[in-house]
Amino acid sequence: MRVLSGIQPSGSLHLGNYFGMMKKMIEYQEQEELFCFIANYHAMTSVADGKVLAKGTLEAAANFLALGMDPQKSTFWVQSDLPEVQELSWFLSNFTPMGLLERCHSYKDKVARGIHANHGLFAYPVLMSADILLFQSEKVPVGKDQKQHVEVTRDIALKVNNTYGELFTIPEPEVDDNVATVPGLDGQKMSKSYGNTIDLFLEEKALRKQVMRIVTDPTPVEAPKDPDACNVFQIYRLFLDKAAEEALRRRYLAGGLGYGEVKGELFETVRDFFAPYAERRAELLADPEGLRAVLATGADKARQVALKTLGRVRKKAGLIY
Ligand code: AQP
Repeated sequence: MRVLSGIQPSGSLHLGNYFGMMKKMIEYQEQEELFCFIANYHAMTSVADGKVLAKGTLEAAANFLALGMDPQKSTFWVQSDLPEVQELSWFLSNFTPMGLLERCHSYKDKVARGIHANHGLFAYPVLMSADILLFQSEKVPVGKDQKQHVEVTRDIALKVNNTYGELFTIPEPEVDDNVATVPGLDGQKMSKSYGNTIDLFLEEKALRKQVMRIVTDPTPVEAPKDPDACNVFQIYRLFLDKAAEEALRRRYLAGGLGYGEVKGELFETVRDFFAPYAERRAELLADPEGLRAVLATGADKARQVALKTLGRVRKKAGLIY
């Protein structure tokens, strides 16, 4: 099965990105044909500083590789190293009704929060469709927030196929209910643009500060607490197996567990979980040329697949004359 997903280098990667997408992708590469990319074109909808974007791109790549993405087993590249995706995006634009994009929650939420709406933000799902369809992807693992965009992709692909015959594989979104929406410090979806994240690979002091900022209610230490209504528990459980989650649940219900204590445990858990990968990440970042070479090889590998789709599209669309 061909599986594809991407991640934006628009700031530090966080636990929502890791549990919502990265972890699953790293696991998938063992059994499936995996395509994974750093979505730096998409990140341009929120980053307008070239230096920041370039640095974020290398960091996101290093994070993914350090956490276990294996460029031998998978195809791993940076979106802009394959600008052909923009050509497909333009083709798809001509099959994308305005209403389809106007209904997208992600766009509407961002506008409602006062983010300046431009065409890039509006057309984001078309570029995402191009990413998916260029590789004839069958499965797209995403967090719940991105599910609608994969549905948009399906609509666009069906329209193209109805017009030109079977050009595209129709992809399926895959949302893991267990981690569909990782909550942030304030209980809303963990999101860079909400400033409520716990970031990957923070140094200890900064990590502790983020964990201590998790919003809790004023229930006193001795009183029993509801784990399902607690942001600390909802984040902590991502690191626990079933038995450990149940044990923590019982401690909540028994009373006598203070939020400060459980936050302290969560801090240590996050720190210890990512610590083994930090050294590899530092090595990768210390050798940017080596990192660029890995990404260039990935882009070449991706291009071989992409050009097959694009060749057929160009022919059907009449661009080969
Ligand atoms: N809180 C989350 N819970 C579960 N999955 C999440 N993802 C992001 N946040 C959560 C998933 O991570 C993948 C890559 O995300 P992205 O970088 O492409 O963009 P995003 O979803 O827009 O992440 P942010 O932090 O919320 O960015 P902004 O604030 O810029 O919108 C995706 O599969 C996503 O579902």
